Amino acid sequence: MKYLLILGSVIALPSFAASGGDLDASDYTGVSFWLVTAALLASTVFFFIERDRVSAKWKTSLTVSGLVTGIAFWHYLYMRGVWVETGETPTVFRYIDWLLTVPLLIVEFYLILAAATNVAGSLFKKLLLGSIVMLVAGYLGEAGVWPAMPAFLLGMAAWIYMIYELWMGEGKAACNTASPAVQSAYNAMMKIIIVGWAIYPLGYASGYLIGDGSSAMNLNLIYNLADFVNKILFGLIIWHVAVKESSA
Ligand SMILES: *C/C=C(C)/C=C/C=C(C)/C=C/C1=C(C)CCCC1(C)C
Repeated sequence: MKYLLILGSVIALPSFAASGGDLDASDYTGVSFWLVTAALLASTVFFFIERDRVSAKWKTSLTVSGLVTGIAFWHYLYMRGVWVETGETPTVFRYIDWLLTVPLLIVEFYLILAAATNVAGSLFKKLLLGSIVMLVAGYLGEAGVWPAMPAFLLGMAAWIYMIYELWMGEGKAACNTASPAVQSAYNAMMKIIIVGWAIYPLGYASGYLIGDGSSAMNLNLIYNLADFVNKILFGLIIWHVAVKESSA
């Protein structure tokens, strides 16, 4: 109860600080910022409360899920403000958020694997390295430091490398002998990295590579949808496996 109160007051702070400006009903991107902000707050509270329901070895996974949605909630308060007030893409807030939450998601993958295999450590390093190259390349492209296309290609190469490691690497082989719950968590994680994460390069392409390169509306709408899938839905998949496995 105590940590909920602390959590509550910490998250209430920036809500007062962040100004809503005028949200126009026809601004779908602005509406999506608001929806995802609220959903991130709700999931953060949910993941922390649900820790009590799962067995000890799953508790850290739910904590990490809650941290991912909590950090993203914090940044969405600001991103939403930038969008509603200026109509501009909040690139810096977006990438600070990703730079924290993507490694945390990879920690989440590590926790799933570490329970069952002895290759988790080396896979963790490869995924972490791949994700940092991917994000730095994406940032350089979006911030205009590099031309959009080469930055995109480098980011894509890093992402494909991560998929290769998950699909063909030693983690997959090790997981084939693990418990059914761990196997389904591993498969969920692979689907998230392949299907869920694919939404991000689509957003980047729609914002910088296709058309006149000024579709900030689509770019942000697609990124917001992607964050909903990869932070909230992915957390719910882990929660589901954890609850099932804990009651077994
Ligand atoms: C919670 C935030 C997450 C899971 C962010 C993930 C971001 C990506 C998977 C970004 C991928 C990109 C490429 C694959 C190519 C270059 C452009 C990026 C950075 C958008």
